[in-house]
Amino acid sequence: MPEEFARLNPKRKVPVLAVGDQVITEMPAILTAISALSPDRKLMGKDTSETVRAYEWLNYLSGTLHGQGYGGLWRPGRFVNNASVYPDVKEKARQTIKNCYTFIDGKLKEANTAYSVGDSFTGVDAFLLVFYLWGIRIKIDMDAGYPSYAALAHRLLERESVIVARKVHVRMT
Ligand SMILES: N[C@@H](CCC(=O)N[C@@H](CS)C(=O)NCC(=O)O)C(=O)O
Repeated sequence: MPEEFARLNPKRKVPVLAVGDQVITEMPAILTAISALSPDRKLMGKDTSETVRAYEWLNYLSGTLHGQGYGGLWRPGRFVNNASVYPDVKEKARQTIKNCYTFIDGKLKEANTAYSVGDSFTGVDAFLLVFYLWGIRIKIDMDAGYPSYAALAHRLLERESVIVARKVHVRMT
């Protein structure tokens, strides 16, 4: 990672968002900042109750699925120094990822709403879509295993903004 980037984010992680003179890191904070740029869109929920649920989702996705699951699978060195046990760490991480997908699918099925937080699109849906696509990338059959999650993802994939974003996306790994 270039030193120029490390000066921007000393944590040496993406994503990073620059708004004016502010440099913002961490997904829940970045999505909050994006939402504030366009308040009418209510991208962090339409009321306090939905906003609370949005943060509940984002912290789970960020801390457990991303940090423990994908962190362990793609960066086992974050968890152990001894490279000979990387396979164990990766296997456990893959199980964590699948447990998270089962939990997400169950939560979406139980809620039975159009989106993850109520009846309108939020930043949580965007983050959920990333992990659906990552699941496919690591060869999990997302559509067969997690039908409610897959149904949401397929609706999201048809959104104009998602189509445009995927065209400009540069893969980091
Ligand atoms: N807690 C951070 C996690 C960010 C993160 O782990 N980013 C990964 C990419 S998916 C990264 O930059 N990894 C680079 C590395 O580990 O060298 C967030 O929510 O934004």
